[in-house]
Amino acid sequence: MRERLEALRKEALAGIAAARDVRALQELRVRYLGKKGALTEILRGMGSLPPEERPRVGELANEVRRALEAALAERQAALERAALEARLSAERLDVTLPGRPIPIGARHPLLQVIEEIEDIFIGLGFEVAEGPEVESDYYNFEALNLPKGHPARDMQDSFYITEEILLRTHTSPVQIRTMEAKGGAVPVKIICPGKVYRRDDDDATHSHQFMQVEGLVVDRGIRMSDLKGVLLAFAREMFGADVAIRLRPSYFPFTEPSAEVDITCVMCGGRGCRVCKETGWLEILGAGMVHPDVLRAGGYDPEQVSGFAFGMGVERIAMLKYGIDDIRHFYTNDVRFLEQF
Ligand code: 2NL
Repeated sequence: MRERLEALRKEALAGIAAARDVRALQELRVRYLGKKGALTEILRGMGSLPPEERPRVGELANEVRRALEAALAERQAALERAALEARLSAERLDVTLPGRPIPIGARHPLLQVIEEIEDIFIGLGFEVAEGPEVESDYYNFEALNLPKGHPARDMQDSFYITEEILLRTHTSPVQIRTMEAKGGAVPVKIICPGKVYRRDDDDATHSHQFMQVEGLVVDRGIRMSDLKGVLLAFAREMFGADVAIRLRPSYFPFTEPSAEVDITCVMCGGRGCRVCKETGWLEILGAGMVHPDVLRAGGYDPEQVSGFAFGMGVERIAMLKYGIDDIRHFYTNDVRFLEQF
């Protein structure tokens, strides 16, 4: 019996030492120490021993039990420690690693130019006004001295939604609305930036949808020289202190007199180059003195007040400022283009 107990101890200790995980250990515990385990089995045979041997065999059996229990506990602790180590090293996290950079977008170049234009005019005392892109025929045309039948109102040239409603073709309707809202009060000194729509075929210099900034000043005694001074100040801030401007006679239905405004060529400084077609000048905007009919539509008496107005295409300004050769770059959203601003 002693030999059987010793053999059991040896075999069980070897098994415990070799156990690869906690489950294997549990199986061993059941196999040797369980109710139907090997140790119990041996103890059951104690009855056949002579009575004087029983205490010593019983003591040995207890010793084996304690030894196995101790070995099981120790092995279990070792396996758990190893499992924890493995998990810790597998899930190692270096909290000092720099984070992955998140790609950050940039402000669209057109928006940047619009804000630059706004800042310049705000510095000159103007306020920024905005309004709807879907307009009535009245605000977009009628109030601007463009009566029904006028060639500029051709159905072919505008995006009509109904006979009376269309996508605005300029931001002038915002200026009419602003004048109306003033109820005849002066001064009016606003710029109106925003998206406008014209039914054009897109090419390098035309887009059916583009950005415009218009300006309007109405007050007592406003003269053409005020227009010239404001536009010169704008041109110098936008394109450089040594830039000059030139006004050429032109025609717009909503201004009289009207002018096209040039700046000295930003590419050649006025000497003449391909960009300015050897003229030394670049056209940047249209302007004029507000037509009396338009002042009346805005609720003003042209006998009492006068005004000037101007309008520019933001894309054209941005293209000249940054040397961009195709208006479509602004709308195709190629990040290699957009990232440069
Ligand atoms: C251009 C020319 C212009 C205006 C816009 C305007 C607005 C009112 C009254 C009178 Cl409410 N005029 N706007 C005047 C002259 C020219 O735009 O070439 N734009 C891209």
